[in-house]
Amino acid sequence: MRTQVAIIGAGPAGLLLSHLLAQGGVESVVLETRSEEYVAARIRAGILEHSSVELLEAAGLGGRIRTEGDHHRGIYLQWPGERHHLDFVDLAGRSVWVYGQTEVQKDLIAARKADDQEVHYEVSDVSLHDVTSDRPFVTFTDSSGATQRLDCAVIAGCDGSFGPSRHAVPAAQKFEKVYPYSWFGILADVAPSTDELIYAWHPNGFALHSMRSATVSRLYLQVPNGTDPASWSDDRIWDELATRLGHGQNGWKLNPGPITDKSVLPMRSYVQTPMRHGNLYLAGDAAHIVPPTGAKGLNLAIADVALLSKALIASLVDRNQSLADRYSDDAQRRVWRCTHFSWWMTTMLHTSGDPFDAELQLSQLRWVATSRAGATGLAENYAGLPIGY
Ligand code: RFL
Ligand code: PHB
Repeated sequence: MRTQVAIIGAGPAGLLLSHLLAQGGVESVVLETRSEEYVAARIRAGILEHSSVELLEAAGLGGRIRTEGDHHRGIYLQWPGERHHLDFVDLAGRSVWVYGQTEVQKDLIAARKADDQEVHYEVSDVSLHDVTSDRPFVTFTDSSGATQRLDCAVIAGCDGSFGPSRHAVPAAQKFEKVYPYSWFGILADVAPSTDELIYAWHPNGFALHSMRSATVSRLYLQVPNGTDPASWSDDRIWDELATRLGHGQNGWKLNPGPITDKSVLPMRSYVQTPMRHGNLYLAGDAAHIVPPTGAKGLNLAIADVALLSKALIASLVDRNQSLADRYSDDAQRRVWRCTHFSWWMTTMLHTSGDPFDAELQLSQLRWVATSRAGATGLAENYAGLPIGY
């Protein structure tokens, strides 16, 4: 088999890259270890930044975001006794959309199918070869058990944090921070109890009220690392969410409902640089991971791919290497901004048990929620900087 760009991974980064490349006249083949059904059903992120929505719309992928997504002007920040609304439109002239990653993934799968894109699902033994030569190739075992070789001009490593691509960059510099807590996430068949997301600091730990639609809520609790989701009954989950989210304060009520999914997500920050080695380019979680508190993971993957697709089209169609040569540096600028913002939101909102830390967090929350300067910094980062930042 031969193609111009071998894309490893059919998550949002890989499928969006193949879509944008096709629009620029570059062909690709996508390899994915999981099944199409598994990839389409994974429950992950829920918030799209302003620039992500603009990019998806410009790529012809915005139809369902407008009809089924939910436009949010901002978020609520709260701590015991106080809830403050931050209006991003007013503060930063930008907003966000609630539109689940599962829906983005379904839109991408449908668009690639409509284009007859070659995607090989359920492959195994994916290996990258000769990435610094001008004839790199990928070998893999296809779903029928046959060994295959895919020759290409460029390999795009979009295979997330557990894929092989990041390990094919020798001497990469790696930065990592592991947090001493995890998120316990639930999905529930109940109307959200709030019009916009609530990020809550509480002495028992952080809680977040998010949503997926008018009838589906998504909520999270800070829990110790290693927590077994089965060790929490549904009643205990709703009781703890009610406590941390302030049920009963100023007449606000949290409506419980049937829980349809429970999972525990460990939190870490990870950045690997450079994001290019010869003819191998990394994008999305393959190069960096952020804790979910800033809602940045999916948006950062989209922003990488916006830069990478332009760079590869310039290189493969116009024979102009300048964007490809700058790709890693350009992408890293935004990666570090989002890495800092995600770390900042995480450390401001998650409790450590240390009373000194708690007072600093509350002081910072009061400043962010009540000073226009403080609130604008949060709004600008949360609603997202322009793609070319
Ligand atoms: P993905 O989505 O992980 O896609 C990578 C794809 O590569 C495949 N793969 C391979 N394919 C071929 N060969 C191999 N050897 C391969 N190894 C792996 C995988 O099966 C997968 O299909 O990365 P991508 O495209 O870079 O997209 C990034 C986003 O998915 C990610 O940043 C966010 O979902 C992160 N994230 C969250 N972000 C948020 O902003 N808010 C959240 O609530 C949130 N929840 C989450 C998350 C990530 C999670 N993961 C990765 C554990 C919840 C979870 C559980
Ligand atoms: C979600 O809806 O899953 C979600 C929303 C905001 C976050 C993280 C996750 O910061």
